[in-house]
Amino acid sequence: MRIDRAEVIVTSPDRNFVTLRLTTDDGLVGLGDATLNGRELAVVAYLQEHVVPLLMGKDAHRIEDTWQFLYRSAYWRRGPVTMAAIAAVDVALWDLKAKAAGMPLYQLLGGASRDRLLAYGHASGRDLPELFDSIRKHQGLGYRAIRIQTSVPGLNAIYGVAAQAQSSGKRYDYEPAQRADLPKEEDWDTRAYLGHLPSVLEAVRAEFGPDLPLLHDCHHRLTPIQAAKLGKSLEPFDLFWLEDCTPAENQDGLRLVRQHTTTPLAIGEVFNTVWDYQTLIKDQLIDYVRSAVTHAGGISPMRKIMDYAAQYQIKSGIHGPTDISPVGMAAALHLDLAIHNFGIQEFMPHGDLTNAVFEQSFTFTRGYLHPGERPGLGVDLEVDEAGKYPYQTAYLPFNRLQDGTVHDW
Ligand code: KDG
Ligand code: MG
Repeated sequence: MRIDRAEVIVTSPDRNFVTLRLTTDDGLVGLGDATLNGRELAVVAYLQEHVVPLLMGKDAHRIEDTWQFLYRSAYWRRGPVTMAAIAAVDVALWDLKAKAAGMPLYQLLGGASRDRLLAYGHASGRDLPELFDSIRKHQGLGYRAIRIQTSVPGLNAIYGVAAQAQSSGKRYDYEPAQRADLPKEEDWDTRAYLGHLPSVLEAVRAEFGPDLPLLHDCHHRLTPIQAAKLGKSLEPFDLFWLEDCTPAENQDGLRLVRQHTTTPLAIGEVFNTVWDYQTLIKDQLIDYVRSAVTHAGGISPMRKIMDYAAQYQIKSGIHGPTDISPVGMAAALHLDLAIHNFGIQEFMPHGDLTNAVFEQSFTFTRGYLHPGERPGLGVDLEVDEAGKYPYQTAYLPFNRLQDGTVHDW
């Protein structure tokens, strides 16, 4: 089974996606997600110029060897562009191997460790009535665990909070992504946020009771001592996790947070190798690993990260917003089903246009995901449909403080 063709397909149905499509000499097709939100074309160039030529004629069964070759031969290791490109190759090769075996991919990873995968969805609101509506709407869709994001009085717009009432029927503002020539500027005030958030979670607990698992994403906006204070103040509301409470590059920052709070901590959506977790896992400074298969080099290294984490009872919480394509989501689901230390899976459904480009076998039923039983990943790329939606420039937003200082968004 040798690689005969490698195509990099860019499509923008509801937002931009980059997909690597490998075809073997015996006619099998394997897919890998290489989408890096806001920097998509850098990965396209990395793949097209530097990876595709190296894949021609290679034995598609040699997944680990190909991964090590791409990682080590480049010399310039790690980084989101490199690791998204390598991830796409790794996932496409797993897809091919599983198709060649005639099995769903999770079977090759050791088989199912559970029957279904608990998912969490994103509720948000500009005030409590809107937030409660959004939570009810998610419960109506079947979600059994819900991320809570809220506006803060005095701030105009906050990333992660829908810009319209979800009862309006409009989709949450991750999709369509912010297509524009320049990133949108938003504002931020940490003191206002820290003062407001606990009252929102208190109100949600009072309305929805003690049993609903609640999550919250801080988006790297706090200093370690601010994050420690927040974790402590949220303890009465029993969060499932507090995510990215402080910028993840400073691993010792998490030590400080940990010393002050028993609120469980999740981190890692911007990580791309096991090295980013070395201290965090060994010193048990986190509870959940948040990397995406798409951004952490693929299924092979994610498996290694999760096996390392398992020694310390740290679980998975694989990143799954809509900037992970259905191919990347399917890869996550196969891994989730196979590993013992699965925690929860983030799941934001894609829009209809995206789902028409990527035909999928995975299911979401009564709050649980399953990758399906089709051989491989269980996702097909409809190439003609993809061709209808050319790339569009899109950026993530950014924050400035009141005095004009750029801040983490
Ligand atoms: O591209 C950025 C998004 O993937 C990210 O902002 C989503 O924080 C996110 C999450 O937890 O899903
Ligand atoms: Mg996040």
